[in-house]
Amino acid sequence: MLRLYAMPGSGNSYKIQLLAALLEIEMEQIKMSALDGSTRSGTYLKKNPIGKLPLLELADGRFLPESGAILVYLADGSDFLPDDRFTRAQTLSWMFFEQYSHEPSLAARRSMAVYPERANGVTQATKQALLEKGYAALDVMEAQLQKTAFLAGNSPTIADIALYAYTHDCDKGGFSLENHPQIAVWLTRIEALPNFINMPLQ
Ligand SMILES: N[C@@H](CCC(=O)N[C@@H](CS)C(=O)NCC(=O)O)C(=O)O
Repeated sequence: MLRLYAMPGSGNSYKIQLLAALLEIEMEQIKMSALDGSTRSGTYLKKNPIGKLPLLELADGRFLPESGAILVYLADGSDFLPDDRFTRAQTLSWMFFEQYSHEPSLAARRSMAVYPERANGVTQATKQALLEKGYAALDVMEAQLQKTAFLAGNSPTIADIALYAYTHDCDKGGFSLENHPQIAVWLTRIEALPNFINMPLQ
């Protein structure tokens, strides 16, 4: 049986929990926190030297860190990871975009709101810069979603799952989707997928 080390309320962990629900993949879940030092313990670092969550443990004891890589592993052979060479590469392109151009600003602002201690020492200028970078990422998504129903075409892929995680509650980080109507519609499309689950908070 697969085992997922995950943090309740974390978008990065939610990506995996959501895809597993959609694909009806069973996995044992080990609840951990990135806030209590346990991800920096020697025991955990032996499993994942990066010291972050989520982490997937395969049945044979091998470990796979990084939410995007875990999504690829779990989606292999399903429609969420398209066979077509270009569409598959486009899917990965959106996932790299999520990690470099989206998550660092949207998740950072959300994290400062949800865990206020994370905002300690962060200047107003930094918060404003994160807001601007976040809106720039949302603009890119909005432009694509004016053309296609999902990010890599007209069917859902793991790119949508990866980007849903920190877009669906971006209001927590001070972002409004008022000027991004296609993103708002896209969120409802994902929420309508069979077996969709909300983010586990406990
Ligand atoms: N690129 C990683 C980021 C994972 C990540 O930042 N996880 C957070 C929880 S949402 C974490 O474990 N933070 C602990 C730390 O940075 O010390 C992924 O996508 O899996």
